Amino acid sequence: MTVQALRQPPAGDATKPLDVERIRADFPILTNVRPHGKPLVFLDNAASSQMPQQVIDRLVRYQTHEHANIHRGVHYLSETATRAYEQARISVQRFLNAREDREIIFTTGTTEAINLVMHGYGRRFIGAGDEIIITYMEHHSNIVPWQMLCEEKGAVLKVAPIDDSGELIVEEYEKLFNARTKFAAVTHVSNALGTITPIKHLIDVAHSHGVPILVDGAQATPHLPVDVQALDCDFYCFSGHKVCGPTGSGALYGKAALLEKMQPFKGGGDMILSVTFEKTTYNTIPHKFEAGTPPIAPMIGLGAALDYLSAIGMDRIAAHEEALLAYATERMLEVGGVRIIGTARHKAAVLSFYVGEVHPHDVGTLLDEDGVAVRTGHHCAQPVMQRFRVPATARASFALYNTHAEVDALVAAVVKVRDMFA
Ligand code: C6P
Repeated sequence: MTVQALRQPPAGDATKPLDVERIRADFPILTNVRPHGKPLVFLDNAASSQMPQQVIDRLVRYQTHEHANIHRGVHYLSETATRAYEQARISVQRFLNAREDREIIFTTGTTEAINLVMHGYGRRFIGAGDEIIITYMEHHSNIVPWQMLCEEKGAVLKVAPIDDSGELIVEEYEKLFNARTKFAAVTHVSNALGTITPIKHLIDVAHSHGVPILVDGAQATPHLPVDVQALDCDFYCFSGHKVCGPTGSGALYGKAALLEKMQPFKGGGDMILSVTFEKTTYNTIPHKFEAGTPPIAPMIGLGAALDYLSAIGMDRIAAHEEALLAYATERMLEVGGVRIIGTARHKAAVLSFYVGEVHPHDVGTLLDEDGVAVRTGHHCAQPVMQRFRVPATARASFALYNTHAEVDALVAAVVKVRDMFA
């Protein structure tokens, strides 16, 4: 199968709204699966989104025509696989508008990317008494690695608070910076609340104090255009499985000058230039950070997923999802007894809610009976739950293929739950 033979995504005309029905036709799972005999209403995209046929076809083509280990062989297949893998890196570079492809490190996802920066940068450059700033709305992936570093080095974690709507209190964030601050790590979009942080300002504040900053883009990349050069962030990371790509894929963007100063995260094959028992010299970036045989197929699938989204246009996806979120918010608030957790002025496609006093797990189970998939729990953001004094929430999260009719289905299922417990 040639590239040309693969189905093309619906072309993006920035002036036109999304043709959602046409997009839905690309996602076989949306029609293949009928939970409990009902049409699937998949609203758990913040946990993991679905894959279009274009990505599935790309994976099949790789497995049937291109598979071999990369960067190691002189034979035809190894060179073919290496080309495909490096092409995927260029897709990530374009998607994030990074200056160079060597600034893109493949990782298995956001969690691994943050751990890579913690080990590669943090363990080398952060010491006793130094301070690291995060925010109250971080996912555990952007809390625990920094806590581990603080414990190891005797450094101090400072947490910028959020208000009752789930917005970061920016003045408090600004006040946390001082001469001891050595690093900041903040989310672009909260997975539990949907809040879009004023990320450019947060980056500028860190830089005005000479502090490098990592942005967790796990929940931003599926919904918003991202330009790391315009943001001027030092690190930006995301997960492939949330941008319609495969699990086991993801990427870390880092400014070349910083990546070059960092120590490797893992040792092994491919990350070296030479090895003797006396001394090892490391490979150049990005390979210095990609030890061992990587998940080749998932990264190639990630490249295809980003090409798919880019062809549609992230601006159009953002506009569609903004309209969907506004409609869902309005309709849910019409249902008496529903409380929305996270009412920031700027939000991306996440709606966390409570139905009366019904436990979110019961809400999720009952919605599932109507074919509506939402996530329930603490969403790996326990400090957010503590801040809002709830043990968990039910969370509907939207993707480019969701429709207003699906919002209606969600609302109808929520009304049933409310009435059942009334
Ligand atoms: N959030 C959710 O349902 P991984 O697991 O490495 O792909 O992504 C971790 C992660 C990091 N940051 C944010 C903001 C995230 O939302 C996530 C994953 C999923 O909300 C699973 S807990």
